[in-house]
Amino acid sequence: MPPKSGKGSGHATAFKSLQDTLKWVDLVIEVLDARAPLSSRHPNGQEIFGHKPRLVVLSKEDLADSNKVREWLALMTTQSQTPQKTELPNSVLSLSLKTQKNRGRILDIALQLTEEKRAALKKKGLLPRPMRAVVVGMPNVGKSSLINWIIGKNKAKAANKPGVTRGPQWVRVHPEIELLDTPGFLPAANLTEDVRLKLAMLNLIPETTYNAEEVSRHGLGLLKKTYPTIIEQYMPGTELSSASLEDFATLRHFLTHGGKLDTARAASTFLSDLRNGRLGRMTLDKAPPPL
Ligand SMILES: Nc1nc2c(ncn2[C@@H]2O[C@H](COP(=O)(O)OP(=O)(O)OP(=O)(O)O)[C@@H](O)[C@H]2O)c(=O)[nH]1
Ligand SMILES: [Mg+2]
Repeated sequence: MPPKSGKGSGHATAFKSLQDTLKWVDLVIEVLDARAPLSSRHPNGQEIFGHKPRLVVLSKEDLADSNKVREWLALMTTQSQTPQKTELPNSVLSLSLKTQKNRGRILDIALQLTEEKRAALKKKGLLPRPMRAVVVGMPNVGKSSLINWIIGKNKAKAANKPGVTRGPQWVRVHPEIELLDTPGFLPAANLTEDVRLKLAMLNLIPETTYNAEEVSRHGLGLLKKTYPTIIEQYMPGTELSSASLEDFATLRHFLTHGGKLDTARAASTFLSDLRNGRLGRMTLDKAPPPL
């Protein structure tokens, strides 16, 4: 039987409960952040979700680099149409909760991907029941807000920090589909340093797990290489090749009471501007060329 809504604690519990949940759901909706479609994936996702029909949603498209999102969509769509690779997602789309684009399509795809199952249940003479779709993904990728956006109501608790949803929660979104909101999972042990730093930049892992200054320095270095014009505009008059967190603190006149450069304030300002799009749109993962 599907579990009732309830409280869980910690990422290990969340992940264990997700594995149990997967036994009885009909569809997986995996939410990835369009600013990091690779880094925000579960490293063992194919193995874990591969045996279920799966829709991948790239969220926060309004904050992401449209060219790179297009490349990722093309790559993932091609993969999903390769018949022998059954473990790959069956459908992929990108969206922003700021627009209505793809709002109806999600339900159409969910119905389409569960068509076989619904027909099989009918054939067995079982009473029709709504299809169960579980919404999974890392913390703060936008799972709960996606559900609210689909139904047009604030039913699932959502907020801009990782770890908001504590236990599974059912939401009926269509007469034939119910969605299960789940707490974000974080496969901390499997994360490479590069991925961990990208997730921290995008606020997808709890702030207690990283040092904001370290993450900002890494982020600044990464953006200097991948989006130099963003940094040139954000730090006008600064020499790009040597631009540092100290330069940024100087530029903004961030000083401590003792008159030293306040790099902690520079780091938190930089991260907050990066996360809410004030620096510009960006996607930190590069799509590999199609096979
Ligand atoms: N700009 C923008 N922000 C978004 C979008 N989707 C979600 N967000 C924001 O992302 C933040 C996280 O949303 P949640 O829905 O709480 O994330 P979650 O995945 O449920 O997080 P946990 O419950 O912690 O696992 C919220 O501040 C949302 O407003 C989007 O398409 N565009
Ligand atoms: Mg949530």
